[in-house]
Amino acid sequence: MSPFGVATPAGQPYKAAPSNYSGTETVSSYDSDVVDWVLVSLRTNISDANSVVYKSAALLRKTGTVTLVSACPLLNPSQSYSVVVEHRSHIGAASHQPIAIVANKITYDFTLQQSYIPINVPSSGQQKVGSVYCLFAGDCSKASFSEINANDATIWRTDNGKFPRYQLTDFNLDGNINANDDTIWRRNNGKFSGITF
Ligand SMILES: [Ca+2]
Ligand SMILES: [Ca+2]
Repeated sequence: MSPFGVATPAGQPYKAAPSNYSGTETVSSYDSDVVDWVLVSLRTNISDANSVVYKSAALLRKTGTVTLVSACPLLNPSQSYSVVVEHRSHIGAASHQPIAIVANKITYDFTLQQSYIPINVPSSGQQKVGSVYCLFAGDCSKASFSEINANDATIWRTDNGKFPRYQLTDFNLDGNINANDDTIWRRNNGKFSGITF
């Protein structure tokens, strides 16, 4: 780390509002392919954020694979669950349909198809890059309604020029806050989700 660097806080980064997730997930040292933390949850009703039966901060790897660091939940094996993934500076997404438990596992790949978009809220869903569906980057100012807008750019302007550090406004996650992040914000400005996170 350069003398300008600021140490990354220990543990999962979703303790503050609006996530208010108090989980104690932490790792003593990160594997070299770990990119960031995401927040993974399961819901019985995708339209109701209060129907969450499980939530955990998990490690996102370069391949896109998510690794849990906490215990797996005990779930009703006959029920299907909407899989939700959230990220501190991207618009979250939910599985396109509830997912059944097969052999004691819920398996879902967000990259393969467009995620859940409420019928009555024709929102942005995920961004398709080539054949891969991704989360939209640029939503560092989280509101009850997830949207990439001027509020996100305002925070980016405050942080522009900072390096290397773990900051919400580092939209491309390279450790530096600069014009490359603003370029992403400009491309995604106006994108929003119809899901209540
Ligand atoms: Ca926002
Ligand atoms: Ca950056």
